[in-house]
Amino acid sequence: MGQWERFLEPYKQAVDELKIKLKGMRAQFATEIEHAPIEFVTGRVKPLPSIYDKALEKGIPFEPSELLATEIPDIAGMRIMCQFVDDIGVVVESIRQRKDMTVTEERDYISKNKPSGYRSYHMIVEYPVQTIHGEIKILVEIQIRTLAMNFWATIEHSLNYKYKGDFPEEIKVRLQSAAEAAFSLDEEMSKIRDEIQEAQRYFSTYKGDARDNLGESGKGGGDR
Ligand code: 0O2
Ligand code: 0O2
Repeated sequence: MGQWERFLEPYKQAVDELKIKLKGMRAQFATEIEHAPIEFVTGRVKPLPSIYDKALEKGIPFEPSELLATEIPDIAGMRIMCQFVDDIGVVVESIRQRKDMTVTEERDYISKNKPSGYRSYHMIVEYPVQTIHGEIKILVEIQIRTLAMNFWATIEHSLNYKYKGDFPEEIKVRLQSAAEAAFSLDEEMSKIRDEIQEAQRYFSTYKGDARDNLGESGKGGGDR
């Protein structure tokens, strides 16, 4: 086994384990509450060429090391997609409460987006992996975002490959305005969600009242 393969193995294990755990969280939410805050979960180990690029950018040697592991905290990366902006806070809180990982850093690019227009909530967690040589703790980056934020980031990321981060001014401006449009879409969806929930509350109150009336008249009928 090569040294990189050996170095990356626990990261692969962490991603596999966390996919199961976070998808489990999604399934549990779905059985317990009306609206599950998680739509879907993905995960990946950063490919070697991307680790190389990041090491170069950070000015650190491209070799398996403690330094590389701490300077590039997203070698293992998970992504949680939510339907609504408000769901993000629910997911973040659930992750903070977990006993099988420790949050070491949080970055809120939702209240304050990046200059590119990027929006997402990032958490770095320390996650213990059991290996044949004992337990090791590795860093995992969890990105939590809405479907609209994910749509924008996916498109922008693929354009990045073409322009290598050096977007022509016109594309940059268009991407920023597309990011705002995606955020407006999220806001509109949140408003619709509020209306749906209000309608649901109204409906259950109405149903409750109707049942009470029916019960009372039924009782009244019996008394007569
Ligand atoms: P499910 O429960 O069928 O949705 P692996 O093949 O093991 O490396 P995985 O998880 O299959 O990993 O692939 P990846 O790329 O990490 O995650 C893809 C998962 O995200 C798949 O779910 C897709 O169905 C789901 N996915 C991707 N895009 C969308 C989307 O736009 N909407 C929804 N709802 N799901 C999406 P799984 O893993 O097959 O599980
Ligand atoms: P990949 O290909 O997704 O792995 P810093 O250097 O500390 O200022 P850094 O290391 O960029 O910041 O961390 P940050 O800002 O928390 O972002 C890490 C990841 O967030 C990136 O990983 C991307 O996945 C995503 N991201 C951040 N900014 C943008 C953006 O403007 N557009 C898109 N599409 N994604 C973004 P990598 O390693 O850059 O890329």
